[in-house]
Amino acid sequence: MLFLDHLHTHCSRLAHKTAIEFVAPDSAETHMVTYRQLEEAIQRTMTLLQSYGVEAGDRVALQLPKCLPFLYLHLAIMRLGAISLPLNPGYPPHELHYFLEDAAAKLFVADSANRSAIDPLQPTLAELQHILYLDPFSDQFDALIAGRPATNARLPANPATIALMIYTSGTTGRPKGATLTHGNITANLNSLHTAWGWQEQDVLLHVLPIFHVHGLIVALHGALNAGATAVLLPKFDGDDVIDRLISGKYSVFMGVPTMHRRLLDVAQGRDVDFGRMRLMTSGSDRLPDDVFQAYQDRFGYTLLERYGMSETGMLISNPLHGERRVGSVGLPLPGVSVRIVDPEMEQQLPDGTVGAVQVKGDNVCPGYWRKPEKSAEAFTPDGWLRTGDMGVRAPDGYYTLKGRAKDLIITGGYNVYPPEVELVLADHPAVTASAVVGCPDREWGETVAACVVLQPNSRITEDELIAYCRERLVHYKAPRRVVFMSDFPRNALGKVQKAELRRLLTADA
Ligand code: MCA
Repeated sequence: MLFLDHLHTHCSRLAHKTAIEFVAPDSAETHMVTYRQLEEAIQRTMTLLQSYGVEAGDRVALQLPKCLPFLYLHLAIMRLGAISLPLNPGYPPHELHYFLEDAAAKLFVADSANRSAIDPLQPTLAELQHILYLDPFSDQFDALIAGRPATNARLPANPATIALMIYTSGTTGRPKGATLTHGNITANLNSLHTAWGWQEQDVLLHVLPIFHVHGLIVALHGALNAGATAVLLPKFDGDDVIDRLISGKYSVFMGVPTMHRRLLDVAQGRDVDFGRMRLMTSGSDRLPDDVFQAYQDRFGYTLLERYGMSETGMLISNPLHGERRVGSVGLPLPGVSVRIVDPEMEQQLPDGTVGAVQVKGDNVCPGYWRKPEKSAEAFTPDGWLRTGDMGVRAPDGYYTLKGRAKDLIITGGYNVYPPEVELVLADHPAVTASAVVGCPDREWGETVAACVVLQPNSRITEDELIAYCRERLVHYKAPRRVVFMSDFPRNALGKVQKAELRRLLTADA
């Protein structure tokens, strides 16, 4: 049964049970939504979407903060057989335009607060028919759907129908939309349901953003798939999260390493007992050994680290029962095949040998939106997805990641592809060349640094270049540091040696 069908059955079976508790920002107000109310809201939202002409296959972009209308819209879009395209609320118009254009979105639902920045984009987007502005935390959306008839339109029956698009970047070119089907999402949710022992009685403390696979699918849909309750906080606040985790109300928490480190920092001097917590996971970036260890020492809890991608959902996880191994991402999830291959010849390597990680399974997306050549490049001829990560398999089946074959920075759990930042820098008249690298950082894992060669006689300061990038890129992609150089270290072929740049910058810091 597909995820949406499953959710539909919960909505009658668990009608009066709380599906979502939403804590509004800057207020102690909590909105409770039962499974029946969720179903009604989805159905009325489907009618709203139909009034904007949304049909199966259409892309509907959502750029909203974490709010209930986002959830209703996202689920209603997918149930209509259309494609939900969640976007980071921090994307400035420069980036936003690209996503809306590339996806050829028909409807764009945006925050009214951004109207003046967004309105000028519409005339330049041929396929965008409507922009719907919402005040995400008012009762405007409720009023908008209240009078509409509920529709019990059929759920998409075909697992191959695309449900969700998540933009990811690559080592070359602009971001591309990974197209996750109803079948992909369902396969991954089913694997996680089994592997992590999701239960109807679970209460998830949800602090992640909901425009990525981690917060949206793994956490939020995971809870809804189980008929559990998800408590949505608008943003991560370490003190508040610690108070909640020890309150005894919650059983599941998912975070990125930056969050876990912050929890350790804010818990200093406090007596912390996570006694009622059944499952606490870490993902989106490598969990540092010292955080894993400190969690055990301070909190008496062994974090469960897992590994996934936007293109696939979750792939490998430490076990719920059994050894959660420090530094390792664990064992392949049910239904997921993993192999380690020689990066050049792509032949399978023996255990204990580091190679490229490749994966297969019903959770793996069919490819990228309208980019057949990128989709083809992503897979081997026999259908294995090239993850771009390096790893090794131990004889007992545990996998450990060993760096990246691709040029990628991970900062606070968000991926930054250097070419995206380099393209923006290249547009600046004072810049001749740039090389963007990640510098190791205790809190963020890595931070973005740009090495820049300026045009002769041009004058620009580090702060000015950072400000320029911040206008054009979402906050976490903008460099935190700019270092001016006369040239970059290069190999015999003239290729910039990024490893050497990283070494220079790290030594310098
Ligand atoms: C915030 N800032 C950041 C980041 N987040 N800088 C670099 N990297 C970041 N990730 C900046 C802010 O703009 C601000 O800068 C300063 O840091 C402090 O902001 P603060 O309020 O403390 O940050 P925050 O709002 O608390 O955010 C930290 C965070 C957040 C909660 C760790 O980054 C976060 O939610 N990360 C989760 C990412 C995630 O969900 N990834 C999943 C994608 P200034 O003061 O200069 O303005 S990966 C995925 O989905 C795959 C499938 C997977 O496997 O999970």
